[in-house]
Amino acid sequence: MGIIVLLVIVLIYRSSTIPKNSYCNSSTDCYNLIREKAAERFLLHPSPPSLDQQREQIQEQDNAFKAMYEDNSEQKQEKAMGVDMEQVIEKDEKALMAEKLTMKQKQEYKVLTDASLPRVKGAFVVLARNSELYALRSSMRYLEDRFNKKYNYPWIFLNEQPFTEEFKNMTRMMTNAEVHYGLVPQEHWSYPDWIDQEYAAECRQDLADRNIVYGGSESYRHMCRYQSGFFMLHPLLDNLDYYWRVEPGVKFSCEMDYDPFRVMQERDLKYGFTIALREYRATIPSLWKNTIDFAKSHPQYIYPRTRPDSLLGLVSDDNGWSYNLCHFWSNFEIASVKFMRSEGYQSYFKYLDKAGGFFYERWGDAPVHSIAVALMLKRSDVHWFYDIGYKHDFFEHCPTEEKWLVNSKCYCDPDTSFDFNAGSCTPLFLDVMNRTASSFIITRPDEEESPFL
Ligand SMILES: Nc1nc2c(ncn2[C@@H]2O[C@H](COP(=O)(O)OP(=O)(O)O)[C@@H](O)[C@H]2O)c(=O)[nH]1
Ligand SMILES: [Mg+2]
Repeated sequence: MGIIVLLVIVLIYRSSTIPKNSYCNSSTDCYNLIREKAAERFLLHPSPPSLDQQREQIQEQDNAFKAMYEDNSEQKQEKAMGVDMEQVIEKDEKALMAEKLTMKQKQEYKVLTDASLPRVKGAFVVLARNSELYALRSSMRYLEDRFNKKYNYPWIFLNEQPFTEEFKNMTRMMTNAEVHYGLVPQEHWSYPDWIDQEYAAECRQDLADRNIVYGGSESYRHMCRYQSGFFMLHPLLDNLDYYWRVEPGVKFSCEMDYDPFRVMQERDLKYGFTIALREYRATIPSLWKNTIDFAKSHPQYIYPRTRPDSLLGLVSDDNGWSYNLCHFWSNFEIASVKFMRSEGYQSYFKYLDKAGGFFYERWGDAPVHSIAVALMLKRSDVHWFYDIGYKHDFFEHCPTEEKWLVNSKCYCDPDTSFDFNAGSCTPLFLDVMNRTASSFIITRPDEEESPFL
């Protein structure tokens, strides 16, 4: 009798612990089933877009890529990815004028502009060569004048070659803040043993023959791999919460009255950018396939794409079947060190590194960072630093508030802002975020001399 009662209890217990509608009868089975279910959630649709749809998408994306290098003024009036930035901004400006700052916004702005508060754990991080000294001094001058002279955030310089004394002296004298010079460990700037170096050389030659920018460069590949997965591990970043990536030769055209590092901290942000654009397709042929394989085999790191605040739409126009080439331009980024060091991000990087595409193709760190952000983070983690005027090479983000030009806050020409270019991914970003451009403005007018009124 006792045995029968025990058997019934065991049976009832077992049936209550086995999930409904599942067929696992061991813990390993159950674990695998849960993984499969999670993976299914990532790719919701059973079939990929039709061939026609795929062709159309590719055509649209390639047109947008080409448009980036065409005359900007002609593109300006066109709708980029279905969103007319001019209308968005015009509408936003009206809304802003009517807006009365809430008490909460005023309080936040006070905190964001208070240079006497203990500094956030942030620093500028620059990977640079000795030969880039003068271009770097220019970037530093801009940032110091426009922002850092009030805050004195430290500068961290990294290089796979030792920095020369000249480099150190000439950069040190550009700032009153602390400066640190770090050497990139050799294992972070060399071939891992699973890479076939002969094949890598053939691949470089192939891309060079096809005139793909940096296609033949070996050092560029080490650089992209380093910026993708290693710089955040450097011990000089150990005590940092946020890094602000800076490159030699970039320009900052607007006075920054608030502290972007504090914005990151106060709003608990993980990633901030200024420009979003299209990647050169030929440099990343297998990046998306590897990404999907990673997402399927590591669903625990992926933010469920079915949630309304998923960012998957930033990088895929078809629910994950293909990559739309959009990425944040990582030469400017303010991001969380914790996120970049997280198990999820680092596993993604390692997975990609094993696949070899940093060497056999020419994967850039910008799409790698951006895809990780889109797959692992959610809307409220990401910020467009709309009011930071920024230029790298030919592309510039310039805020369009006329008053900011009149009162000399900015000197850039708003009409040439890359946001209006049909190749810009910022309109798509606004769409995915379900937000307007002006909702990203942080700079607030003084009550007395409001430039907006
Ligand atoms: N130390 C070092 N830094 C590099 C090397 N190649 C590029 N960089 C840095 O990596 C960043 C990106 O390189 P850049 O040439 O600007 O590439 P692009 O922005 O993609 O055109 C910049 O901060 C460069 O200074 C290299 O071989 N050694
Ligand atoms: Mg650059």
